[in-house]
Parts: sequence; structure tokens; C-alpha cells
Amino acid sequence: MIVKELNSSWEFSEKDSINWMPAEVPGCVHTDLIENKKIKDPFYRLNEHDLQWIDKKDWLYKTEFDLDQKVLSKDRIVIDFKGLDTYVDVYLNDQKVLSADNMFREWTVDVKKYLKVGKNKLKIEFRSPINEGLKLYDANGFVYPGAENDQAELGQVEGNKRVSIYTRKAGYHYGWDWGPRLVSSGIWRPVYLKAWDNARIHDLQIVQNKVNDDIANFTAILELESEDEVLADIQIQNEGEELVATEVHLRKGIHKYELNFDIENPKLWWPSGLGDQNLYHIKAQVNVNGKIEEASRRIGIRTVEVVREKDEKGTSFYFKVNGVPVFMKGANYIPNDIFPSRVSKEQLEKVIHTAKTSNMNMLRVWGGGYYEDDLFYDLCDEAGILVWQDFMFACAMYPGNQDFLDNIRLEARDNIKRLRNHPSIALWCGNNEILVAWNNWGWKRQAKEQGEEVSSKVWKAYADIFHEVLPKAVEEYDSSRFYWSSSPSSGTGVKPDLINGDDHYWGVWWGKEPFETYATHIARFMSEYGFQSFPQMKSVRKYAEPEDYDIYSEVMKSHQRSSIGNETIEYYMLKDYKKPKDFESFLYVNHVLQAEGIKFALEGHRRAMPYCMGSLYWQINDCWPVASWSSTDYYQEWKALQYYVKKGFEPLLVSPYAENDSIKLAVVNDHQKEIKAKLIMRVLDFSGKENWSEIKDIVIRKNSSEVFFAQELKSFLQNRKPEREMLLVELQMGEEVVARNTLYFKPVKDLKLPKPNVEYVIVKGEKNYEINISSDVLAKNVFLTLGDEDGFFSDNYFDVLAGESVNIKLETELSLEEIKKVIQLRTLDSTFE
Ligand code: BMA
Repeated sequence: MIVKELNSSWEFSEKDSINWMPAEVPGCVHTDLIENKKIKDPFYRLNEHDLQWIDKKDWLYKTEFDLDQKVLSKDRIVIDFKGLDTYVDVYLNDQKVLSADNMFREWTVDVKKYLKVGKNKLKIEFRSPINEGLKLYDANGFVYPGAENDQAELGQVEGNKRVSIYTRKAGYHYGWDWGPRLVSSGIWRPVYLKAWDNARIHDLQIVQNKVNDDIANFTAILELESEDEVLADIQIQNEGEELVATEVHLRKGIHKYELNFDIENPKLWWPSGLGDQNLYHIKAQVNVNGKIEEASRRIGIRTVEVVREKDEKGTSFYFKVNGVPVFMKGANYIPNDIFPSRVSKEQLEKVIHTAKTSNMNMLRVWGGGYYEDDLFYDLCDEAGILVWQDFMFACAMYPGNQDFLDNIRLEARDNIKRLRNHPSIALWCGNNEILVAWNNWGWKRQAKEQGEEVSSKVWKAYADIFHEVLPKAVEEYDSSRFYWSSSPSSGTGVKPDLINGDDHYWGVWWGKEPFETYATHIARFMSEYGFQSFPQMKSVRKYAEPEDYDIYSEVMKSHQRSSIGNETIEYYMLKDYKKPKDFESFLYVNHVLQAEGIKFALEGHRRAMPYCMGSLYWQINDCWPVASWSSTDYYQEWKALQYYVKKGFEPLLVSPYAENDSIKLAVVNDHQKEIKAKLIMRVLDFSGKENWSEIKDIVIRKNSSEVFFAQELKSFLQNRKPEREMLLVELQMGEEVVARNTLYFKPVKDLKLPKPNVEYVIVKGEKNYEINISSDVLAKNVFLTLGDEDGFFSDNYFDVLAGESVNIKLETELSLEEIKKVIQLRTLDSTFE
């Protein structure tokens, strides 16, 4: 097959303009306008607001490419558009070859008859997604409940109509409570011209049938597209070695051919933390008259089950991987940029690296974004990160007319087929929060208010999409994977509860519940919960100016999209902390607050295993610089939360906590082996004096959570000075401390924090720098930065106890001299008014 990229020499222009400018493909109108200096950076200050005209216009993209006779003489020639966003007509040499209307689909068009030797012209006309949406909205006659995240007002859409649901385009483009509103258009994934004779491999699926210690059995399902009735030799190889071969008589058109094969002594693929991520490269070769077509897939041999069994409390919901029940530790994942086409390989690598180093084993690709690039899933396969994959539906009721359903069916087909060979994909989920909103957020009532007929139509559309079209697509294209119709829910059409399924818990945040409730409001699987913070100061400086440095300034408010954001952060902050003395201190305390808050959830959920078997906080990343629930900001700077997540998800967790009137200590062991260790508990005052201690030898069962210490709080605190003391717990194996944690008895504002003298020594190591930090008395939440310079500290926001010295690593390109010039250290005691 000849494959030619059609990603160069593109130009774009507003429709009806003669002003053609160079364009990037993959790309979009906004990034092309930025590149051509026609608009300013949409993320800077309030610029976004001035760019709302772009989505009301139609845009043209065009390019030319040369073809020679060699290509043209091929039997078949197609153009393969991997992604068009969204309403397009495609013209080849002035003839219309395609009309498309779904950003998530892949479009392949037969083009041989339109092509010629020499120059060929390709032109794509993008119609405004807003104008198209308005037409559909107006024709509909009633309003679908939901889509509250669609910032139609900011978008200056006629009548503030929320039109997003009518278009199969990433929901977050229209705005979200952590996102800007920038509704772009463009060729967002690559374009290829493909030409071949005889036959080609249309698709290759490797289905794992059975696996035991000695052997794994598979079926390779080849979809072959043949121009003629011909004989073909098909061979399946593993790393170049033949596994099975056969001769088949190809039929004309697209047909499936199945070959069974075995792999002996299979090496399993494990989620991170439980074993290696062994991967096999399986190749299919099709030989027709000496012409060879190839396709390969990288697979992992593993079983993933979602176990839903009745027990004394309700119905379980947990992932069993290779027969082992695995507690899922992870986060929700959103797109890394409002403009998907500019997300770099490095950015994706960094998110997955962050997930992996933070001891995660699952990410949830949330339904308001897009089905991620292949690279994302490749990286997850390599890192052992399982993927909870939503279909792209979130927080809105959607239309259910036949065209729309057909479109969704094909979207599901394209994406399931593209992704199903990845070992990382653990489950397919229909939507985000639609079922719960219909039942609990007043949407059902909103529909009813428009009449019984409207109400039943809206629900029918829901049931058609999530109980029919999508599960059928999973059954047809990826039958071994589990389908879950909505997150959160307790089963198909069954709203969430705490005993049967997954739950999103927003009582902390929306309900202003105390952080402690994270440890009591626990479902079988916690697939969302979160708390906001602003970006790092270094990141704020990239989008705001000093005069904006106030969370209530126009600029900062515009980079805060939660309707209750600032007041809620302040509410929680002032419960536990005094007022920070300035803006930068506010950001720092906000980061500590977010991290300390979420710590209750990370530890509480894990302590509740095996009742609860998953904890995915909202959210690991950002799509622009904004106050959000993220643990890393848009520039991929780690907030305090990311460091706390890393610790909270350590395979061995020692967790002291207060519950009802008791103080307790649990140990959670994710390892698949029993561990014998010494548990050392000490109450220290802030100058390091030990006032109480207890040491026990304990045996920690594999894959378990168990309480090893409990005492009535009142008696434990008797004769203590809770405002000047803390509990330090350590697990020791031999000489090594394998887990450690602290518990304070009072909110920070009531602690008598001393003024520490913190000293640090920086030494150049082999690859990076080592920093040794020590303090005479307790130094709380030590935070190191390099100002505006780049660098990564292996730990941050940690407490240095009196007399203790802590070693951390610093990766940076800076020299020792440069580091010394810019490094800053902050502690909590000096942060308040
Ligand atoms: C969850 C998500 C998102 C939202 C987030 C924060 O419910 O599913 O829709 O952005 O909460 O409000």
C-alpha cells in the first residue's frame, strides 16, 4: 500500500474572504489565527472573551498535492480523515466527496475517480458549529434539560441557547466549570491518502480466548478488503516468528477471516504496582501474488473482569485483573488543551508519567472531552495504567432522532475498533452523570414541565443511546469488555447509591460538608470527588499581570469557572487556616488545603477496602490555566495535591485517623504478599520531644486493610497539649521505614506553630541535585520553588520535624549557582496575616 500524508501546505481563510493564510494540519482555526498573529493568546487575561466571533463564522481550508501515475494506477485510492471538527464538506478537484458531522469519527472516502496525475486540489469547508447548532435547536421545539456547562452567554449565542448537545463535538469546547469557551473548527487529526491493489487489511483484532500458566489462546480476526476474488496467504507472527498461517480464497468486498493461535508460557500484563507490563507485537501478513500487506497490534495478555456479586451489603463493583481483585487508585482525566490538536507527545507522556509515579493504576477518560489519541493508550499500556473509558456524553440529555443515533453508532464503532486491542482499556462507560442528574438534579421535572410527551421523548432518547446503541456496539465490536451505562450508577438505569455501584461524591465542595465525610460517605467505587485550587504562582504569572493578583479581580474570576469556586475555597480555608497575608500566600495555602482535604478521601477509601475498591479523584490535569480541581495545572506543574496523591496511593499505607470518638490506625497493603513489620507510633511535640510511644510487631495480610490500633480519643488526648503535639506513625521493616504518616489533633489555625530555622544544603548528584533540609523545630508544609525557572522536586509541601533531616531530589537544567539564586522556601507558619 502506498500511504501519503496530506498534512502539509495547507492554507485557511474565513469563508468569503480572499485572505488565505498558512495553516497547520492537524490544527484548528484558533491556533492558526494565533500563529498568523490575527488573534492574541486566548488564555492571556480576558482575551478569550474577544474571540467569540470565530465560532459564528465558516472557515475554508485548502491544499494541493501531486500524484504520479504509479499512485493513480492503483486499484483503490482513498483519503482517510482521522478527525474533522465538525460540520464539513470536502471537495476534491472541485467535486464534493464528503459531508461529515461528527468530530469523533474517522472518515474514509473513495477518491480514485476524482484524482488526476499532477496537481490535485483538496478543499474543506467548515460550517459554524454554533449556527448549525442553532438550526437544530430551533427546529427541536423543546429544550433538553442539562448542558449547564455550555457557556452560551459568554459565547454571545443568540438567546443564550445552549446548542452543544446537538453536535457530536467535544462538550468541553463550549465551556465547562474548569474550561474556557473556545469552539473551534479544523482538521484536528491527520489526513492520509492510501492507494493499493488487490487487497488490504482493513482491521485486525486480537481476541484473547483463554489463558493459563502454560498457554494463551487467541483468535486473530482480520477484516480484509479485496478488489477481486484472489488467493491470499495469511500469516500471523509474534516478534517475527510465525504463529499460524493459512491460505484463503478472498471474496470481493470486506470480509472477516479468523485464525486461532497460541502463545506458550505467556507473560502477563499487570497494572502498575502488581507486576510487569509485558507486551507482545502481533503482526498479520497478507500475501496476494507476492504483494504483502501488513498490520500489527501490540497486545497485553491479561484478564480484566468487573465483578458484581451480591453480598451482605449490596452488590460489589470491583476490577479483578488476572484473577486478583485490585483496588483502583487514580484520577479523572480531561483533555490537556482546549485545542486538542496542539497537545504534544511530551505533554501526554508527562501526564502518564505523573500518574505512574503517583502510584496510580487507573485513569478515567471522562465523557465531556474526546476519545484520546492512540499514543495516550499506548502510554497507558506501557505504564500499567488501566483506562475507564467513557463514551463522549456528559452532563446533558441528548437528542435521540434516528440520524443522531446512527451517527453515535458509527462513532462508537470507530472508536471501539480503534482502541479495543489496548490492554489498558478496562471498561466502557456510557456517560458522565446524566442518569444521576435526570433523577436527582431536577432534570426529570424540567422535562415534565414541558409536557408528558417531551418527558418520555427525552428519556427514550437516553435509553436508546445508553441502554441500546452503545451496549450493542460494545457487544458487537468488543464483547469481552464490560459496559457500564452511566457513571455514577448502580446498574443500567439504576441511580447511584452507596451499596451497589460507583458514586461521585460532591458533598464536600458543593454541599460544604467537612473533609472528614470523605471517610464516611463511601460507595463500592468512588469514581469522582474533588476540591479546587488555583494554578501555581509561576503559572498564574503566565496569564495574569500583577494588578490581577487577587482572586476577585476580573482576570482571576474569568479563570475560575465554578459558580461557587472562590467562596467555597475561602469557606474551607478559613475553617482550618487563618487568613493568608497576600495573594501568593493564598495560593500556597489553597494548595495545602486541597491536598489535606483530598487526603481524607485517598486514605478513607483505601481503608474501606474491600467494601470500596476504587478511588479516582477529580481531576489530574487542566485544559487551560484556571482554578480547578486539578492536581497538576495546565503547565503540568505539580500542585501539593499531586505529592499527597503519590503518598496516599503508596502500595503500603499507614493511616492514622479520628473516627467518632476514637483515634485509630489502619494499615493498607496493596501488595500480593503478607508483610511483617514494626509499627511505631509516637506523640511528639513541635520541638521534637517524645511524649508517648507504642511499638508493635504486626503482620499485614496481602491485599488488605486492617485496623491495628484504636483508643478512645478523649483518653488518648488526656494530659496532652493537642495544639502543640502531633502523632507520627511509621512502619519499619528491618532498619527501613517503609511507610510513614502524621496526624495533627487540631486544625492548623489552632496549632501553636513555632518559628522554625530551616536549613538546606544543595549538592550536585550524578543526574540531579540532592537537597538536604533540616529544621530545629517543626517546619510545616515546606514548599520549595525555583521561581519562574523550571525544575521538579521529588517531594514538596512536606513537614520537617524537629531535628529531622529530609533528603529530596531536584531535576533541573539550572547550574548550582543559578539554583541558589532563585530557590525559595516557604513554610506555613509565616504565611498568615
Ligand atoms: C464532575 C464532573 C464534571 C465537573 C466536575 C466539577 O461532576 O463530571 O462535569 O467538571 O464534577 O464540577
